[in-house]
Amino acid sequence: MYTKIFRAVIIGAPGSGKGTISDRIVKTFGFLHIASGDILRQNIIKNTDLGKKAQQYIASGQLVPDEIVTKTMIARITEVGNKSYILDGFPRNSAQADILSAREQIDAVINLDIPHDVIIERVKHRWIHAPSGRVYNIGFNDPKIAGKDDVTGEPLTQREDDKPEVVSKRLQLYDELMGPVLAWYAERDLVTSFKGRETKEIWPRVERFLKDKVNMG
Ligand code: G5P
Ligand code: MG
Repeated sequence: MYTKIFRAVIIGAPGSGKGTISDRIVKTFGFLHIASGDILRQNIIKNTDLGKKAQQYIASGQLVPDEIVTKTMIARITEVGNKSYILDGFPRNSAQADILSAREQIDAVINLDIPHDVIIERVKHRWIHAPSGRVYNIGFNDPKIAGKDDVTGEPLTQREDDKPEVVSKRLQLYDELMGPVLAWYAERDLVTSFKGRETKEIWPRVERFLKDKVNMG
């Protein structure tokens, strides 16, 4: 679709819409979506060594240890090769950001700035098809048949880490760890923030921003 390789990172609190906006970026710009949480959840379903190691951390809202996640994500980025991508969920702290910056030139950081009260309400209604990472939300993007994935017809589940007590822990951890990462990217003039309460107001702005960026390259 576009000739220049474009490497973007999407940052935002749990439930801020990183996955939702990334899907639209995939459809509109043809970028690959590399989402650490989706990769980890797929490994949990398949009961791989990585999945077994990650499960407890995810269920309790803690970060999976850096060395495990970093190895997995760098392997995935290497596999992707010279293609435009959007990284979602990685980097998650300064140590991960250091490792990423040592090997990849990031072109833009999209920061989703959504109030916590909106997020807490949203994730109560989130249902997912874990094997594919497809995400639904009752009243926002409902599945065609209640409780079933649109593509496979398989049952939808709720994420264990979407329980209210785990969500508040994830939000707290996010503020604590991502402040320095955002500041690091901001010092390099890479951050563009999109503030709002709904994806329908945020997406047109992200789309405009990326169209301008990609065409400039
Ligand atoms: P994840 O999977 O990276 P989080 O916590 O960063 O998880 P999450 O929860 O996946 O982020 P999101 O992708 O930002 O949220 O949001 P989303 O799914 O698109 O939208 C949230 C819901 O709102 C959806 O149901 C969507 O349909 C709905 N929605 C969107 N827009 C609107 C709207 O306008 N209106 C309404 N009503 N609804 C809307 O990480 C999970 C765990 O994995 C581990 C950690 O344990 C982490 O907690 N992990 C890592 N650990 C270490 N290092 C890393 N790099 C790690 N990455 C993941
Ligand atoms: Mg997500």
